Amino acid sequence: MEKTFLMVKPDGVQRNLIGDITSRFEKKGYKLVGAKLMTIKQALAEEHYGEHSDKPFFGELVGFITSGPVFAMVWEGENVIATARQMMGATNPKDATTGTIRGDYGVTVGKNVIHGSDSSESAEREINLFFDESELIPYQKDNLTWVY
Ligand code: 3AN
Repeated sequence: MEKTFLMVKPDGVQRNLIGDITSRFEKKGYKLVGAKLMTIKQALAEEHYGEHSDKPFFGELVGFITSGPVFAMVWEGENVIATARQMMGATNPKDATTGTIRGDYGVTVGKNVIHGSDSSESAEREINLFFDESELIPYQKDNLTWVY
């Protein structure tokens, strides 16, 4: 089953958005298989954002993501990579549709609340960067016959 890496960025943690954001993915129907509050060291930040190393905002990006705790998650489900990106909204919150996470909570492109893998290759790379195999918990959702 497809998995993606999502992360509430330092601005989202500071603004108490962890609950709202996880709730959106739970309600959508996806399964949380790994999660942790963590601070990102410089080396991990530079590796994670390696594709942006030649961009003028690279220093700002690494500085921001290492500035405070983030909430790192792995979510599982059908088409979760693309659907999570839709639920996040456009990179620049000014272009993000209302109803998306960035559309509802973001204002500036640097502090846009959430990160999500943009392809299956990125998802695999980012999950392996942030999580040990032992931190991913395989489990079945029960067949909830007692929910009416
Ligand atoms: P996304 O996070 O939507 O995949 P990317 O991969 O293009 O977007 O950019 C990675 C991160 O870099 C974004 N989440 C955003 O925080 C930051 N970023 C992108 N463009 C800019 C910019 N012009 N100035 C500052 N930060 C930027």
